[in-house]
Amino acid sequence: MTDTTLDDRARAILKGNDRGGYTVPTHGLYPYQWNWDSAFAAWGFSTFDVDRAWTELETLFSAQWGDGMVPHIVFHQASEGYFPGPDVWQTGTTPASSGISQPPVAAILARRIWEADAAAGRDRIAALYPKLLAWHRWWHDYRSRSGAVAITHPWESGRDNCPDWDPGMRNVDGSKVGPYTRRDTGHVDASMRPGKEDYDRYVAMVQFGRACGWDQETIVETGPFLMADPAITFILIRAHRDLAAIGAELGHSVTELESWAGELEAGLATIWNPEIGCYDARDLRTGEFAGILGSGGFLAWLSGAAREGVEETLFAIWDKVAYGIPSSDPGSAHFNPRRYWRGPMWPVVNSLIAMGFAEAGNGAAAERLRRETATLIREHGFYEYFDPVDGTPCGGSDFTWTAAVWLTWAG
Ligand code: 9YW
Repeated sequence: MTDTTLDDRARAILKGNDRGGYTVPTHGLYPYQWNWDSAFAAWGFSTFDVDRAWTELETLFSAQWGDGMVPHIVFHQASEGYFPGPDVWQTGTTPASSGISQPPVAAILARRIWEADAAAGRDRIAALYPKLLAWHRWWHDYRSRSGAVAITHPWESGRDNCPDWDPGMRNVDGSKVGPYTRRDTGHVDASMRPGKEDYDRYVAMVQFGRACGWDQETIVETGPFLMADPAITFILIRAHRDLAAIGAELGHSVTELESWAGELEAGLATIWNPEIGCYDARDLRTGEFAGILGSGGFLAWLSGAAREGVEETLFAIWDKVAYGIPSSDPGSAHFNPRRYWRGPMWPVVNSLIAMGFAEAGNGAAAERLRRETATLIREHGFYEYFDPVDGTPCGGSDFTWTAAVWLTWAG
């Protein structure tokens, strides 16, 4: 396929996954609106239908909770194809939604969309601004207390079963969740998905949230899982700054956002693990570091936070594979090249990492990553993720965010 044909195909995927005002990540496997997927979908739409791009974000924020949280899934329409659905989450919201959030990339990408629609987009971004600000305030008030950003469920990280969460997961009791039927393994090969023990624990955490009426204070203080996530910390620092730039352009005072970004930057010291020479996930209940090198650490450049030595440490794991960035170190025992976030490379994460490289002045690394990502999409199509060693396409096909990052970055 030529690149022009691929551009057409990518646009057709976004349109085909459009369910009217929102886009599903892929047909079958993921039948609802996912938070960070939608922000990428909007970025993709902005290359050919900027009105539709704004609508995507507006629909997402129509599900914002009263406390500012933007849920990780919005269940607009009933579907049998996904577990756990709204009947399991029982959050009582309208529209129905999950009770946790997802990486706050929306402000980062909204700023880019506004750049693509400078004049006409002003009213749209002005209406979104207070909603974005309320969401950022929620991250600050509830989740940034430890210095770095805390997550209360691995699904909140967007990198569900990556080894970064193993220490926190070990302390979650999944043995009493009762029977349930997974749907994901009916769509894709079970060997590429998180295991049963992982799912038991994921469900236990949902049951805890449900039992306390999704009270954020209770979940953070006494919930079964609380880990500092370097990736969300980097993303939020960057998103605070991008939102501040948007706010300043709109004539708002942005000192609060700037101070939130500064606080998080100072908090990065709490997740620096000298033993691996890198920022690291950390169990906030026990203080234990995960000891993991992987794609999460590569997002440091997105917030301008990479310390000296980090490049050498992290690029060494990239050099072990043919197609970067591996979600964990190929030289470690937990590495699995096909099992979801335990090793594979994800085009969507690569797009954020490359943004950081480019802005840090490392154009060569940004171009290498773009080339490696584009090669796999050209050869195999718009898959969810790929084996970084031999390039095998994995997970769902015709994936929204892979099509979006092709249009905006890789293609
Ligand atoms: C799940 C939709 C979502 C992504 C996440 C990814 C996966 C859902 O799919 O989570 O049930 O495992 O991990 O990042 O938003 O694409």
